[in-house]
Amino acid sequence: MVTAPDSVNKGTVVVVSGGSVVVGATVVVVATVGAGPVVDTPNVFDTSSVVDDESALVHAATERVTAQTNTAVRKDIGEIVPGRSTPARSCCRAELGTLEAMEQPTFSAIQTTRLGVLSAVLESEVGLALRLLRDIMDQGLGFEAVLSEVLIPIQADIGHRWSLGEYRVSEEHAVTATMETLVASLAGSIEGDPDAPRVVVVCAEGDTHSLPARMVAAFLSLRGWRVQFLGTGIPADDLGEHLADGEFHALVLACAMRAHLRGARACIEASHRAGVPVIVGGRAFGSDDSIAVSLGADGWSNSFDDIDAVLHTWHPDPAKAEAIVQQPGPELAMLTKRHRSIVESALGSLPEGITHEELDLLLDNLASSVLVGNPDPLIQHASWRDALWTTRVPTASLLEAVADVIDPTAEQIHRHLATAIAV
Ligand code: B12
Repeated sequence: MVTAPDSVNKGTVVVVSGGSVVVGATVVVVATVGAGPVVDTPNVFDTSSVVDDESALVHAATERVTAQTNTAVRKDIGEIVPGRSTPARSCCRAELGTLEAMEQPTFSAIQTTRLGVLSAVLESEVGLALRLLRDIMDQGLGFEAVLSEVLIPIQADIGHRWSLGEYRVSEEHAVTATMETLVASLAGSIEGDPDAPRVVVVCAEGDTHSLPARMVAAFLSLRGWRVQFLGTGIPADDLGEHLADGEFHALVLACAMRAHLRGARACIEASHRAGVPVIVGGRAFGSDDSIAVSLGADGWSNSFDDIDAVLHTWHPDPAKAEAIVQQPGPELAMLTKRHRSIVESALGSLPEGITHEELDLLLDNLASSVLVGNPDPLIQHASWRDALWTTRVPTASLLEAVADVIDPTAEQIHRHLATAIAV
C-alpha cells in the first residue's frame, strides 16, 4: 500500500499497484485484471452480477495492460489533463506521477475509466464523462456495470468525503448534479417496449436523495420495464391519486434516510389504497426486510439487481401486508403535531449554535423509532451525528433537552430517548 504524498490534497487520486485505487480517504479495491473486478467501498455494493457481462472487456483489458504496461493508462489519463483546472488537473497529475514511479502497474479499463470520470465530474464535465463511459460501453461493459463499477463508487467516495468535511456542499452538489445528468443521459437512450409492464419509481415523501432512485429507474428501464420516474417531493396523497389513475405493476419506493420512514409509510399506504403493490429499497431500510415489512411493503431489495428478480417473482398481497402494520399510536401523532413547539422549547435550553435543522432531523428519527417500535433509527442518528466533524455539542445533550420538554407520560418516546442517551 502506498500512502498519499504530502503534496496530494483533496481531490487527489493516487493509484497503487496490486490493483488498489486509493481515492482520498476511501480505498476501492479492485482485483487484478483477469480475475474479474471485486470492488469494496465503505457503503456500497455487490458486483456479482457484472462479471459475466464484462468478460470480453476484462480479456481485452488484460491484453492491453500486460502488453503495454502503463502506457495506455498514461495516455488515457494524459488526454484528460490538459485544460483541466484544479482539483481535477492536480489530481490527475499526481495520478500520473504515481504511475510513473511504479514499475509495473496493472490497471483495468474500468479503473482507468473510473479515474477519468472522477476527474470529469469534479469539473462538471458531463460531455467528457459521457464520452469515457460510452467508450468503455463500446468495448463491451454493460450499463449495470457502468453503474456499479464506475458511477456508484465515485458517488460513495464523494459522499464519504462530504461527511468528513473534505468537500463543501456546493462541490458535492456539483458532482451529484453531473451524476444525475450522466445516468439520465445513458438511460435516456434506452427505448422501452410499449407492451412492457409499467412501474413508478419515486422517493419517499420528505427524502430528497433522487440520485439512487434515478439509478434504480435507469436500471429497471434497462431490464425492460416501462418506468415512470417521479423524483422527489411528491406528497403521499398526490402519489396515491397518480397511481389510481394509471395501470401500474408496482410502485418502487426509494428511501435513503431513516428520518423519512414516516414519509415512506405514507407512500406505501397511499399506493395500497390505489391498489398498487410496493417494493422498497435504499439505505433507510437497512440490510434485511424487517423495516420494510413493518411498514407494510410487499417487497424489499437492497440491490438494483435483486429488484428485477423480485418484480418478476413476487406474489404481492397488499391487504395481507397492511394487516401486519401496527397502527400509529397517540405518541406518534403527538410528535408530528407538536414538532415545532418541541424544537423551539428544546433549543431554549441548548447552547448557541444548535440549529432548528439539527433538532428537526433528531425528532424525525425519534418519530421513525416510534413508528417501527425500535430505538435503532434514533441510536443510529446519534452515532452518525456524533461522528460528524462539525459536531460540537454531543447528541446526548440534544436528546436530554428534547426529553425535558416532552410529556413524561409518553412512555415509548421516553424509552427510546433514554436508550439512545445511554448508548
Ligand atoms: C448526494 C447526497 C445528498 C444530496 C442528494 C442529491 C440527489 N439529487 O440525490 C443532498 C445534498 C440533497 C443530500 C441531502 C441530505 N443528506 Co445526503 N447524501 C448524499 C450522498 C453523498 C450520496 C447518496 C447517493 O446518491 N449514493 C449513491 C447510491 C446509489 O448509493 P446508496 O444510497 O448507498 O444506495 C445503494 C443501496 O442502498 C441501493 N439502493 C439505494 N436506493 C435504492 C432504492 C431501491 C428501490 C433499491 C432496490 C435499492 C436501492 O442501491 C445502491 C447501490 O448498491 C450520501 C452518502 C452516500 N455515501 O451514499 C448522503 C447521505 C445519504 N445523506 C445524509 C444526510 C444526513 C443528508 C442531509 C440531512 C444533510 C443535511 N444536513 O442537510 C440532507 C437530507 C435531505 C433530505 N431531506 O432527504 C446522510 C444520511 C445519514 C443517515 N444516517 O441517515 C448520508 C449517508 C451522508 C453521511 N454519511 O452523512 N444528500
